[in-house]
Amino acid sequence: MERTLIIIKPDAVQKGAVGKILDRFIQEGFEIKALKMFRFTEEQAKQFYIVHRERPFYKELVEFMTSGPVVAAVLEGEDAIQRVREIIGPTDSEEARRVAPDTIRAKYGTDKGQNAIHASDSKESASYEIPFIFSALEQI
Ligand code: IDP
Ligand code: MG
Repeated sequence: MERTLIIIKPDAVQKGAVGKILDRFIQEGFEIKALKMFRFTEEQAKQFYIVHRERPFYKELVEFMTSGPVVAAVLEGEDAIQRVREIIGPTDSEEARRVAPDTIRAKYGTDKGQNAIHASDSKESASYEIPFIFSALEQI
């Protein structure tokens, strides 16, 4: 079994899509091992996305991720990191609608920045991101 982190981003929370997105992962066979709603401070969002600090979209990303509440969850399942990435779809929501219409970004995202959901992209990122958001006591 493997664990991964998802964060339902401010755009999808605002749209009222939290329940539908969580249900999709449950239907796909994942178990929710931790769950909470919170709002990132600027410092927290910068630190969470520190690997992107040199990218041209870093400032826009931090502004977006601090623009409203998010809902984070730890999901557990076989091959969870890769399978969850497949279910969320490509980074650009418009590309997702063209090539992967059944994905979460195709359904709930707007564009390449406002793309509804984050998911860990590797074992290395999951092992940074899960304890960044959830303490051991918050995970079952
Ligand atoms: P990922 O979320 O699919 O792993 P990354 O390349 O790791 O994509 O980028 C992290 C986040 O940064 C994306 O989910 C998106 O919100 C934002 N982002 C990525 N590329 C762009 C861009 O070109 N313009 C604006 N925002 C972007
Ligand atoms: Mg990424």
